[in-house]
Amino acid sequence: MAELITIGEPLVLFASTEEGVSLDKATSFTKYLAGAEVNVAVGLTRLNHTVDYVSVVGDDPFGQFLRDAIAEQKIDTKYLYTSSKYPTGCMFKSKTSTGDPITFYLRKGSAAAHLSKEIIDQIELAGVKWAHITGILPGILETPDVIFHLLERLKKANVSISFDPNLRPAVWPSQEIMIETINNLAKSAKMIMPGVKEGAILTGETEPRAIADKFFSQSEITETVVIKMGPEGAMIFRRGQADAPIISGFKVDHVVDTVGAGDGFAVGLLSGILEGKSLEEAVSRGNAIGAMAVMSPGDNDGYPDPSMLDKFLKEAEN
Ligand code: KDG
Repeated sequence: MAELITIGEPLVLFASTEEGVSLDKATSFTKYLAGAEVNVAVGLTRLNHTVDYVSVVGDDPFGQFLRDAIAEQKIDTKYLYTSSKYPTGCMFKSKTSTGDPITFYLRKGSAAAHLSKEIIDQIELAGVKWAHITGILPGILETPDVIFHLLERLKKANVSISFDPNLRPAVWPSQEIMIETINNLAKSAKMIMPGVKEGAILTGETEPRAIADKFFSQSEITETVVIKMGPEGAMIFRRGQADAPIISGFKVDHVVDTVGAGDGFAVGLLSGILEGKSLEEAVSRGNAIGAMAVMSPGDNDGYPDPSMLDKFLKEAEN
């Protein structure tokens, strides 16, 4: 039995190796395992936590690549299904050390988009403490009900939900549907971790306090809202508490690629919680892993094992 489950679409990421070259002109790419939820599974596993990852890949070379890459990370593949009908999703990313890269997906109607209720019903939930859900999966699902079916099962099994909105307008039919669906999902979460801009889009508020209060007012289940503010760190809001500590970010010497930093943050936060750390310590660890993530080219290759994390934290103290 795993401590945490997560479910989403793993993607084959083709990351351009040519700095400043647009995707249409780029000719050289490196292939990586990516996808928000699998990134979290990779990071938590690297920190010695047990994670069940649920998804579907295509019966094609890219599906095989993902299956091998996931197994190589020592993540159990018992809930990684193969579809003989639909292809594996892919993503392309330009290379830039200033700001965010350009991303492009070939994922519509992918194997993971066909995740079914039957697959959800296979998941063994007894003893699982947390489920990490993001706002990407509901955007890509051919049958969005599937995610609400999962939420019902999680509720019945008393599994706490951490929710990262991960807004990806490109996978939604409209901004309105994205906002409505993601707010509906957030209502089931014990902990919500939006970026400050995502929180503003979802709630219509701009100040972190007002964003957090809007999430609290949507559902009694939500106990904590952690608002990510990039290099500045993150703010912790607890239901019913006026005090909202700001947890500072870490200095980054050289930004290689920003994608994967938010999932790295989730890894730090969730691993801290699973290890019984205070929320302040867990968020600080989230900031640290987010900073480590931006210093490497793939989504999750910068995530640390325990000794790398210790080293990073000690060096940051000096
Ligand atoms: O958070 C990182 C993800 O954005 C990346 O791995 C791809 O899952 C992905 C997505 O849908 O954007």
